[in-house]
Amino acid sequence: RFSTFGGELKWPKNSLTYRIENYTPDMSRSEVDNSIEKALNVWAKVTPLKFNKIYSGTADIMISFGGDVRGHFISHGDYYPFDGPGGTLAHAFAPSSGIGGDAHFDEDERFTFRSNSGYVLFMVAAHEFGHSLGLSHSDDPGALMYPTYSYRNPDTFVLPHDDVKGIHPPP
Ligand code: TQI
Ligand code: CA
Ligand code: ZN
Ligand code: ZN
Repeated sequence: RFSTFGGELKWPKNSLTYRIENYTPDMSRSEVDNSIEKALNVWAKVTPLKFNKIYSGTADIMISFGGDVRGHFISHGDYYPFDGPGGTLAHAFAPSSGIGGDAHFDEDERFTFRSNSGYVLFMVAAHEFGHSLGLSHSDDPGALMYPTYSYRNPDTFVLPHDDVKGIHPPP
């Protein structure tokens, strides 16, 4: 069953901007652009939300890749340093101003466009954007917001029902 962070953690507007601040060397730029666009589309399809890409300034959803040296803090811009290869792949912040909505990817992981070695960036991004939109984890193993990575083909992925319900919680 899906869960949300609770409270008024939702965007007060339907038109959100996003910006890709930097790129991972694991993939080509167009593959990164495409993965991020597809991942946002998963959510745009089932909500009134629109995502507009911007190339400078501050977007609602700032997307970046960063690595951290173990034991150093605030290195990639927040108090949640990454942990080198393995462990955490990425994290995202629930809706709010400032860091809210932002999604950070651990550059020490290997991301891929559509192969099953490494993590499919589309899947990880779609999961993180779920957090960016205010969803927490689901205990339904079929859900996108289930906290275990599973390979899925980005071309045939459809958002599982549990996640669709999660983004439309009962009043
Ligand atoms: N990062 C965790 C995640 O996004 C961060 C996290 C842990 C978290 N507990 C949380 C975020 C509670 C919000 C609320 O879930 S992760 C997966 C998955 C991660 C995991 O690196 O472990 C994906 C990132 F689902 F595959 F396990 C992306 Cl897709
Ligand atoms: Ca890591
Ligand atoms: Zn971060
Ligand atoms: Zn998660």
